[in-house]
Amino acid sequence: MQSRRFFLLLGSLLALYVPSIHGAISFTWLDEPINMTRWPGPYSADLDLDANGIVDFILQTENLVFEIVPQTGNAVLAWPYPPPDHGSLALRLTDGQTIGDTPPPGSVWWEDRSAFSAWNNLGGIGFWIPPDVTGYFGVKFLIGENTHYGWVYLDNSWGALGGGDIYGWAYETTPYTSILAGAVPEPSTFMLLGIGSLVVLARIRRQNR
Ligand SMILES: [Ca+2]
Repeated sequence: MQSRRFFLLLGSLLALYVPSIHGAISFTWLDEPINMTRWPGPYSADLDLDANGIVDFILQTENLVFEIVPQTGNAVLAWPYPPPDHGSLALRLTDGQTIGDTPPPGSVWWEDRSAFSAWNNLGGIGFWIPPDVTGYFGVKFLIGENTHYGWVYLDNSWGALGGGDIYGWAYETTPYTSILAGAVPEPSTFMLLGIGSLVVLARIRRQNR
């Protein structure tokens, strides 16, 4: 009975991570996360998702505002402020949400800067504030002339001190092909472990150093 339950669980976990049938996923997991905790800043870090020497996104933190700035032709899934306000908040996605041509309801592909979190003496704003500090943000970026979709894993636990940790990312190598948040190449031990447990392992490793 126990083993049957185990396989049922395993099956449903696998179902969460079934990548697109077409194309292949490029997956990067960093030995050391990019840490953006730099109050008061300013501080920035580059993201080059396909390691082609062209920066795709810039992470910025200053005065407890933590943002992402898409470079030319690139965009992040975001919720735009209703007019007349300007700006947007970067969406926090969970495992298995589709990142593709059609944004989730109420959101858009935002080509300008977008905030993960911003803090003042009244508290925090954004989709990455406690208790929901971990997840994926959806990106689309150009490789040459072609658009690729991907996810980036962020743990924004330290957002109130400037910004959080970027642990890794993945993107669909076939242009114009959607990817699921958290999807990794198949077959892969990452599929069974899940991204969240990788983060826990990485934290334990860091603490033990
Ligand atoms: Ca690049």
